[in-house]
Amino acid sequence: MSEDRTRDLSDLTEAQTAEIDAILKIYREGSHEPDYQDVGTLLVDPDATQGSIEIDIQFPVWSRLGRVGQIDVLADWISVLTQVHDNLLIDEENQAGRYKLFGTLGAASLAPQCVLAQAGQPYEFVEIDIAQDVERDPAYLKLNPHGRIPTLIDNGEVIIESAAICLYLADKHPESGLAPAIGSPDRAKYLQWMVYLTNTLQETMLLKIYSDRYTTATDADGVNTSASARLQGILDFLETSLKQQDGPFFLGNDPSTPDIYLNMLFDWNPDLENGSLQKADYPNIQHNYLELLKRPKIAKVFLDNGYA
Ligand SMILES: N[C@@H](CCC(=O)N[C@@H](CS)C(=O)NCC(=O)O)C(=O)O
Repeated sequence: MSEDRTRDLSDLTEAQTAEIDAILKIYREGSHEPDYQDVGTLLVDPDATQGSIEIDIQFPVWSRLGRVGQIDVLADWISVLTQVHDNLLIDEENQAGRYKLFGTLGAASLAPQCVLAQAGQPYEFVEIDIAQDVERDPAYLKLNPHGRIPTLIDNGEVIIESAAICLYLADKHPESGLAPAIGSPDRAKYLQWMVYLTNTLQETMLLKIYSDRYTTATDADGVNTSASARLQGILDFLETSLKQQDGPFFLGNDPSTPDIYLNMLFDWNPDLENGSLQKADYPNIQHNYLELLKRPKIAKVFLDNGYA
């Protein structure tokens, strides 16, 4: 959250405090459930000033502000209320520092789940139905405009992109042991593998899974076949790279987020299901997975997500 939106509330008059209390009472009594739409709305134009009050505030705060009557007063109130509202949401979202992770079992939220589990961090998992024919909740689209998963909320901060969430969480919780510290010799390779996995393996996997999105032709077979060939090349490269390590993992003997990420993605390959590709063709990737599963917290997440 940007600091310029905060304001010292200690200088509020008694009347102002009473007004805020009354607004918060509306929330607490449940006549309005604050939701992400509200947060989104308030965050869109937090620095609203006189003349730019085109803020679509969709809850009773607006009517209470309206009763105050003056546009310049409203602008000031919006900044106060933004802070109060943010604080209120932070309390609600982050009870005891709880993260909120929007995801789907078996999908790209698995890796962030593993990092949170390994770090011993409690979190709320909000399941999103990502089936093609299911319309996304507009409130979710405000958090993640592509309607994809995962999305993490940490202390009111919204973070999208699975790999970014993993990198962020692993750095924030070094106790997870899943990220070499900045400046350590392994750091470069660690970043290399995370970026390679997300922008090469994952993207090609999506090309294979959602082939029809990558062509205007009625038949996506060409895209699909070419994605298979590219996937094999990428997996061959990963297999050889793992073989060259001193241990089963990308960084040798200690697992880190790229190992989790690789195994999250590996299982998505439809060619495994249709039999044109065998897991046994990639013994080093398989060994990497089995060694990863020796970490009970990570193993539980994979199993809970339906991985064998
Ligand atoms: N680059 C994004 C991709 C996320 C992604 O494609 N998620 C898939 C599930 S694994 C999804 O939400 N699919 C539904 C859709 O694209 O409509 C990330 O890594 O977070």
